[in-house]
Amino acid sequence: MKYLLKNGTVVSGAESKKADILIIDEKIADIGPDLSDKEAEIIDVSGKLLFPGFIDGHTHFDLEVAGTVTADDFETGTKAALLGGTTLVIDYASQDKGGHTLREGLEKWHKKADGKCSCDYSFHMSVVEWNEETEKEIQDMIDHGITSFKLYMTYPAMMVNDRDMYKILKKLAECGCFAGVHCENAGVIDALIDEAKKEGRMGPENHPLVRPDSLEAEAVHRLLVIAGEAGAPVMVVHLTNRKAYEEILRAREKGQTVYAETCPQYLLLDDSVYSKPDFQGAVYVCAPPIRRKEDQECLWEALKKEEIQTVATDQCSFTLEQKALGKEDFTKIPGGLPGVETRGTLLYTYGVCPGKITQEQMCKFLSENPAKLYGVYPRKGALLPGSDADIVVLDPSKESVISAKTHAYNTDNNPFEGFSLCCGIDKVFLRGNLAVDEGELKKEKLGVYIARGKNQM
Ligand code: DUC
Ligand code: ZN
Repeated sequence: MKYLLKNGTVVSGAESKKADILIIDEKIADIGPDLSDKEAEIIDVSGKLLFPGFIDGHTHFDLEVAGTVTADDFETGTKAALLGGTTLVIDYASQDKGGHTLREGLEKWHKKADGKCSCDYSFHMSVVEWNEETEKEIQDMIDHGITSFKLYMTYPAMMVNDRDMYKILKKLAECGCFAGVHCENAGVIDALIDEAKKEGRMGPENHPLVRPDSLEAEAVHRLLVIAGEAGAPVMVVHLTNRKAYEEILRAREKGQTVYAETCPQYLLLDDSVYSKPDFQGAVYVCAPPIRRKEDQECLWEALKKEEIQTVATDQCSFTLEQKALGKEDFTKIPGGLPGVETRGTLLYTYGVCPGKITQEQMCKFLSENPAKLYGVYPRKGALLPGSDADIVVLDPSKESVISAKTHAYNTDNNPFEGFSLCCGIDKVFLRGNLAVDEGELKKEKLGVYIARGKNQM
């Protein structure tokens, strides 16, 4: 199949320019002014912005959390992702504790995802236990195209101690890989939960109080000291606040390689959401929690200065019924929010339109940088001859309002309910297939597993 996209504005991390794009089968065949091809179906995209397909480096589909399973699995979740312009998700596969292997975790995640995805997919691997066997398996993972890993400093079922964190980071660095790390101080959070329970404070408004910014910053600091000793590059995932951000800057000043990721919920929501009446605060329970307005401003500034490399979602959705598992005890509320469907349109509306970031920077945060960090550039993350024809056609004049009544997630709530959007995703090409047209899903389950190479940042 051939398509010729005429008269669009092609956005890269470096510039925006008027150009035509010729797609032949799965690839971009040519890009430039005044292209012609008699056999191609011509699509006029004048007035539209053309981005490389967005990459979401942080999703949790079909994940068990707090005695339940996320409302969105790979089938519903990747449909929502594609409608939002995301053509590649990198989900967190995980080893289980108790003598289980990385290979078992990988097989489990392939079972969850294979044949179900409407956008391309890949996996990071969460390492939750470290021994000689696990160490040997790192190379197997790399051979399977898994070049990024995840470590947790919180959650008993997942967390690793400092000794193992040092060993894992060192091994990953030797292999040219890195880990994204969930940074929160587990012990003090537990103590604060004990205090809240003793005082009978059981509602969702207590969630941010038991997971304060300082306990994220402490964990970031500790991680970066350990990574410094191990000589390892690392990524701080879902960065939420100024104190933690300043730890990253300090480590970078010492010469360490530290990448940072944030998410739309930390850029656009503030902690007043936890005090909404009628248990509505539960919708926003996620870890780390949503912070103060001042922290949002800090994160936007950091994006402007490109001190944060990527905006992912931490997609992890639950219905209101599932959130109600914590009706009597906020610590039992399954943590997580959906986000894959609106990451691009929110970043454009609340970042590019008011001039907080440029559209070229948006391209870096959503496409180019994750493609480089996760080793798929320029196959993904670029609109260049030879790249996969993963193309987002963004209409900067289409307005809408986010609502759980119309969204694609398998949930009855949306943390961005009522947010106006000044743009829409008009079309999405997935490896040359016109999979979304006029905002509607036209082709499903075309996603393939993407084996990745090593970090190119
Ligand atoms: N935080 C959440 O809120 N949910 C899933 C995983 C995570 O880190
Ligand atoms: Zn996560």
